[in-house]
Amino acid sequence: MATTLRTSLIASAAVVGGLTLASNTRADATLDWVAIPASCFELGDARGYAEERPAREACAEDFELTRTEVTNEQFARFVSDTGYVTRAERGWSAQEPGGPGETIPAGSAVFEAPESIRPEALNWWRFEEGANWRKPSGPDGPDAAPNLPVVHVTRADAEAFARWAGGRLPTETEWESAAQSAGNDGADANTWQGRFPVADTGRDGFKGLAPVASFEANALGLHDMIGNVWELTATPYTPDHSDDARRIAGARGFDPAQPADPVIVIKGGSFLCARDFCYRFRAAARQAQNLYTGTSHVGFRLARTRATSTADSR
Ligand SMILES: [Ca+2]
Ligand SMILES: [Ca+2]
Repeated sequence: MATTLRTSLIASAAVVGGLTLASNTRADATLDWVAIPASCFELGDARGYAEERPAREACAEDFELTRTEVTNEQFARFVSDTGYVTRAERGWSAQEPGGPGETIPAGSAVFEAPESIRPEALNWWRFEEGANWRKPSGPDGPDAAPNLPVVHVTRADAEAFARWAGGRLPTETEWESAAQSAGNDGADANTWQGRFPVADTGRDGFKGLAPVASFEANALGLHDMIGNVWELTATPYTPDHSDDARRIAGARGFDPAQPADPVIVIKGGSFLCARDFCYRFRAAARQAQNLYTGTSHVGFRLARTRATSTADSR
């Protein structure tokens, strides 16, 4: 079993190598940065889900965000340049320091629409051995398309990309400042239409992931802040925005649904968010993502601190 899995991963690696890669291409040449002005704003939503409350004033310094979610093509350049192997391609051994303390085979969580809405059928995530950024649906599925957002990445994977590319993950405050100030309400975003989780009508033009920038940019020029893939942040997850929750969560983060795992905030909702089930394609929406595994609906974009005033004046 393990040998078969390993063989299939090697085979898929060769295929992904065919994504028109230039091994020495610097990330800076492919990442498009958008200036985000400093702002003070209301973080959270007093009328939103419990985890979005209480709304509170927050401020972000000026910084920059990538115009789009990081794509498979951009991630492939990083991998080609560095030889990096993502966590989903490696899995975890039970003894590995910093890990979950149990064996997790190479693979990742993949969404699969159930055939009915009977309660016993309502489990739409499955762990797929061999699923990873190169083969998002699993070893028997199609290769990763260059212009789709990269998925099945952990925070550590995203941070490795960021170190190579000269950026970092945004904080939740930075991310939300960019989404709130641009007035994002999810009206023009890749989400789910129809009855979740059995039938996505794709009325917005896409069932599943959309190529980045398929939808109009927001007022700041950022695409897909809302919808398409949830986006990793650098911020530990807290069950809500209260001081108590922050204190309890600490640097490890805390999610009552997965209390043993370190967790971070993800933002913006995804192609799986539907009004009748998970109305989280909004700027204030947030969920927890553990640090051990990725999924087929979580990706990321990069932030970086603004260049110096000397650079600004050029
Ligand atoms: Ca859609
Ligand atoms: Ca997004």
